[in-house]
Amino acid sequence: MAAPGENLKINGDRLWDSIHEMAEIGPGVAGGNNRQTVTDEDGEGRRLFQKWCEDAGLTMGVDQMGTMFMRREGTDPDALPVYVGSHLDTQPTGGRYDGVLGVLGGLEIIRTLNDLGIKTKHPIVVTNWTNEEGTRFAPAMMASGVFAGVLDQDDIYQHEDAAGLKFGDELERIGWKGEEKTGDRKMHAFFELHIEQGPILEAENIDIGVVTHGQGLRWVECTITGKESHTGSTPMKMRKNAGRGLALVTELVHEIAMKRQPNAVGAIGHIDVYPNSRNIIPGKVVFTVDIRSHELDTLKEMFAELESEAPKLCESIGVKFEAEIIGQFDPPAFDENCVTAVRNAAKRLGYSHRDIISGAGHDACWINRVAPTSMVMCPCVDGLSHNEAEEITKEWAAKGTDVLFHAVVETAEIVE
Ligand code: HGY
Ligand code: MN
Ligand code: MN
Repeated sequence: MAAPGENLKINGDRLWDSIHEMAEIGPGVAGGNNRQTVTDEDGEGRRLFQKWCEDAGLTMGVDQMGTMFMRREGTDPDALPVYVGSHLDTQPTGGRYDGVLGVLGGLEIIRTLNDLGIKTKHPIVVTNWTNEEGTRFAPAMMASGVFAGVLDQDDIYQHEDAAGLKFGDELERIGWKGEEKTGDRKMHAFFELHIEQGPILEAENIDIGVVTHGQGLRWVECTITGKESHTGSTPMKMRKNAGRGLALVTELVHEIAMKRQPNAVGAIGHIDVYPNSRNIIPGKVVFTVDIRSHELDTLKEMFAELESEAPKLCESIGVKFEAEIIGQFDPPAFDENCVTAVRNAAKRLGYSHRDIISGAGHDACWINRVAPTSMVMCPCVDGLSHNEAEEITKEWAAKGTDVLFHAVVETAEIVE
């Protein structure tokens, strides 16, 4: 296949402006974003993205999970499209670039192809996957998981947020529940550009991460049950303090990961304490353990240790431990040809690059099960993400999108 010439590059200023215009929707309190899935802000961001895509001549499809598919025609209407995208939903205290760079990077490819009057044999479809973050409604990578056939859509529609609102109802309320059956689309390939969300690329002064694998993940929702009672008048030896159970399990999760360095991570990010009153001993604590490794055996060992040790710790202080897996995927290995297309693009463009394993989960991890898939990463400042202070440079964004452009356009086959 004819590869794009090394001088073919996207318009980095236009990309940067679009990223920061999108960031004005669902602003955070500290310069980042709070544009959580299927909120009104998410709806507003979707409409802006739709407008930009339609201005670029794209036609929109929306599936029953609300995922947006923005299509540029190829010269061969029967050729399977090359998909490129990520997500526009953010964490409650998210950054401007997590997900957004991958969606607007895909749009910038279209805008550049239009500027240059380049046609491709395969259609190209820019994609905004619904609810990648999984923060308001678990699990993460929700819509891509349904698309890949690993999550059941009817079940997912019933998942509730902290206020008891159902995902399916909220998707309908913001007007983005499409007709298209989720997962019916067939892909020639899928590419995702994403910030690294870790420190490696910046520390090694490297511009491009060629993502060969991802970490696997287990999200374990744990419930520790003790007994509510007065924090002042209940004798210490009579207490059944669910909060102490949380402290013991928090430390256990940390130790489980630390024993398996450098290939394991573990933490507890979501915690609900009941009744959460200053002078009542917590009777119940519900929290989510997030454990990850790129080695499947390590990940299975970590889960097994949590499952065996946590109940013992809780029993020793008179409280009960229960657990349920609410999100999981095994470590993905991305498609050799797609990974090579990314690596060759970085070489052709003369950008420093290295193979890398993705620490975070991405929609690409699920789509990798139904189509040849790979990812491009760019550095982020101090490796910081899922924090409003998340930052990248315009140059990193442009170089990552140049590589994405070359990989996508080469795979979609330029028509001379
Ligand atoms: O949890 C993750 O890795 C992703 O950011 N949703
Ligand atoms: Mn993301
Ligand atoms: Mn994220």
